[in-house]
Amino acid sequence: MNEYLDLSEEVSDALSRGAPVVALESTIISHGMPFPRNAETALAVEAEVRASGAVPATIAIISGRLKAGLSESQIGFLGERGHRVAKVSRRDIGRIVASGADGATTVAATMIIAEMAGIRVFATGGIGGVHRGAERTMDVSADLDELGRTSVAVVCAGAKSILDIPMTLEYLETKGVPVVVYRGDEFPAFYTSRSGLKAELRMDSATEIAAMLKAKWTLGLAGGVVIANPIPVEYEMPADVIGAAIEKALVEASTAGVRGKDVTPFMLARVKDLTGGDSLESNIALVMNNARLASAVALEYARL
Ligand code: PSU
Ligand code: MN
Repeated sequence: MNEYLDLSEEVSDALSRGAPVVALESTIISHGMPFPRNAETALAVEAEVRASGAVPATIAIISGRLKAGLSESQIGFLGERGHRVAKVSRRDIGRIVASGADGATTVAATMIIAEMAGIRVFATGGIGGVHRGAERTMDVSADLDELGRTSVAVVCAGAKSILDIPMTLEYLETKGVPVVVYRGDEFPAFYTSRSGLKAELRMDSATEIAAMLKAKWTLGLAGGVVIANPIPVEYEMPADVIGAAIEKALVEASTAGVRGKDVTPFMLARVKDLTGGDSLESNIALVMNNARLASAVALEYARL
């Protein structure tokens, strides 16, 4: 075990028994949702994973220690601190650890720590991707390169249309990342179950997904897998409402000169406000849905 990494008792016990564990990220808590819904959701997602028969491992950096498995008060702390906690991706981990600081981990950083801990399945809301206008800005999330190199399966609700979804899928293909759509024929667009882009690979059961993960990694093919789980139709946003909010927020971001790691948190917060909070309800529902599928995949993977 890495000398900088601490596992909670529950996570350490589950891993030593070969029991199913699901990793959860923490940037979604600090930068993805407003307080107090962020912390409430994080705890509800953990409860959903437990109810599905797996053990949740929420990942973050606390006082310079990498953590897999947080206490309720640590989750509450990240929620309450919000944007005052550092958003930590691959490049930030070393400095946050060396300075003994706190950090909320993105999909990329959570994958790194999950792999270190021996956790293979991870549930979140949305992954980062290629941003719209990337041909000018070169704004491509570090999550995509991480998926190309770190062996963790990420269950998400697709990519939201603050991103360029076709370019994001092209990038994942270049990096050799399988993209599975669960029980759907189109890659989902986070707030909506459809994006208009055909699924290259559809799978209808957790057993089928787990078998693919096992084969890929046993063959020595390192790298992640995207498991795109469409938002249940009853929680979808009307496509025109979410589309208009995203267009408006993109203009605001560009006018305000928002750049770098601030772009995604800015867009998420503005889209929530512009939809009168409706997008937050969709967001919470899809994360819960992803926690259930990730647990089912972790259970099947543990059987193999
Ligand atoms: N998408 C969401 N909610 C989030 C994020 C993305 O719907 O909270 C967060 C995740 O932590 C993701 C990160 O890894 O944003 C990507 O940030 P960037 O685009 O700066 O790479
Ligand atoms: Mn970026």
